[in-house]
Amino acid sequence: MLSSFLIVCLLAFASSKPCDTEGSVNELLTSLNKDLLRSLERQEGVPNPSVHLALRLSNFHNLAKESEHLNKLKTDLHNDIQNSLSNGQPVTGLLALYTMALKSSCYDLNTVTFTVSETRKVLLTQLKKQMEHEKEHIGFSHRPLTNYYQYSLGVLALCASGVRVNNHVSNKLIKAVEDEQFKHGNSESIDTNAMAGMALQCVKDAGSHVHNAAELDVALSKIKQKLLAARRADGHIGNEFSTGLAVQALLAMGSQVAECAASMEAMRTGARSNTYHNPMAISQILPALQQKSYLTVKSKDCLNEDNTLVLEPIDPVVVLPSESKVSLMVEVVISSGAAAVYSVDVPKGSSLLEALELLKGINVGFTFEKESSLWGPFLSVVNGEQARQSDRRYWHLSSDGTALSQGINDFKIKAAQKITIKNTSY
Ligand code: B12
Repeated sequence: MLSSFLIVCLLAFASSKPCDTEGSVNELLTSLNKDLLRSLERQEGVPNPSVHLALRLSNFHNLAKESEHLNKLKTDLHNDIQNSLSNGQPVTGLLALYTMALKSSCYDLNTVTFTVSETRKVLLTQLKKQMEHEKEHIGFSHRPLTNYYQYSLGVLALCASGVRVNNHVSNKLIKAVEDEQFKHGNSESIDTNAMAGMALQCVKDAGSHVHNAAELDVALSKIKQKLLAARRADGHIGNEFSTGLAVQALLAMGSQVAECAASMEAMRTGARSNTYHNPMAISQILPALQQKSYLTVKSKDCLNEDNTLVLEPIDPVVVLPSESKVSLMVEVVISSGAAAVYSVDVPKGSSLLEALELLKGINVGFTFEKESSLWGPFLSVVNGEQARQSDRRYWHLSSDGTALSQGINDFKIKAAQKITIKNTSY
């Protein structure tokens, strides 16, 4: 027994990986799970349905806290979606995540309704209607109202809830795969490929897409190819934040766990070095690390669940601002192409958001506004100019020429650098 353990360790050492015993992996999963549970208490804005989904798909539970969160979703998130629907704002992704969150708690979806233009519709009918709007929008502008990530979430949520997805709706997704339409800004979106893969696999498994069975298979293998081709030397697929969804998709599409071992190891290494502190990021990797995908909600029965997860009180950690300062240059490039450069010294380790607040406070003409989202604050207005998603524009962030892989709240300034904030079309 001991000798086989040593051999495993020696092999792990030889491949320069830490010796991941079952115990240490479980410890890590439990700790990520607890991080997610703790995030429920600090949650600002609407309760996060993606976090709920991950908690419910986990092998470990704190059923009381999950049920408390379910109630919050049914009131606060529900009201938020109702308001957006009443104002005619597209909410496909949120509606889809809400559906999957409720389904993962085995909640009766037929009892959930929304009222729009004085007509009351059940949740799934409302989602179907949103998908029709999205599909029509693709018809005349070749793009969904929201984006293909949310379009895929919509297909997945309907399908995983046992609703037959309209062939025209799934065909548009198949066509988008064929035409390589999945972009994040100007580069390929691995996250969107992954979500589309799970959605189309669900449609395939449901057996309803008989007319275009061959096209569906071609799309699925194209997605699989893209995901495998996006594997980096360190095991991540795309970047650290798309790997969770990519592994979920590969597993859903029939890959063996062993084929994803390097990517899982990469995520565990990332988790140990605190890459995944944003609850949204944890919510996308935790199912993958437990060899599950969002497709698993389809068969969730909520019977005989574990209830062992206990949150020990933790002493609040007071982080004192660093004594040492680093100098930051902030370049703003507005839509006309005109650029302005500002300088500010910030405590080392500040978030970009804190740095921008400091810069705003010294009254040199720099201003900004942010909007909240499931990932945290999204930079929406700079120097009075809004980069409107309705015009397919956003403020792109880069540091010394390299695109940031995190937003203003998560990106930390550790050394002197130039941040460029550019009004960009996508
Ligand atoms: C589509 C998308 C975009 C679109 C959103 C507009 C649109 N309508 O299509 C655009 C191209 C504008 C975009 C921009 C950015 N994005 Co983006 N985006 C996504 C994607 C693929 C789907 C988001 C979505 O629709 N979710 C579904 C709905 C229901 O959730 P939601 O929270 O309401 O969605 C909104 C927010 O997520 C917001 N949003 C999009 N990206 C980001 C990034 C951050 C940091 C924040 C706070 C918000 C935000 O836009 C969504 C639509 O309104 C995700 C992939 C993923 N795994 O989640 C990446 C993702 C969230 N984006 C990411 C990044 C890094 C960015 C940028 C920082 C890139 C950059 N260098 O500039 C910028 C944001 C800069 C800013 N101004 O604050 C990372 C975030 C990782 C992290 N740890 O924070 C992700 C996970 C992709 C990845 N794997 O790297 N993004």
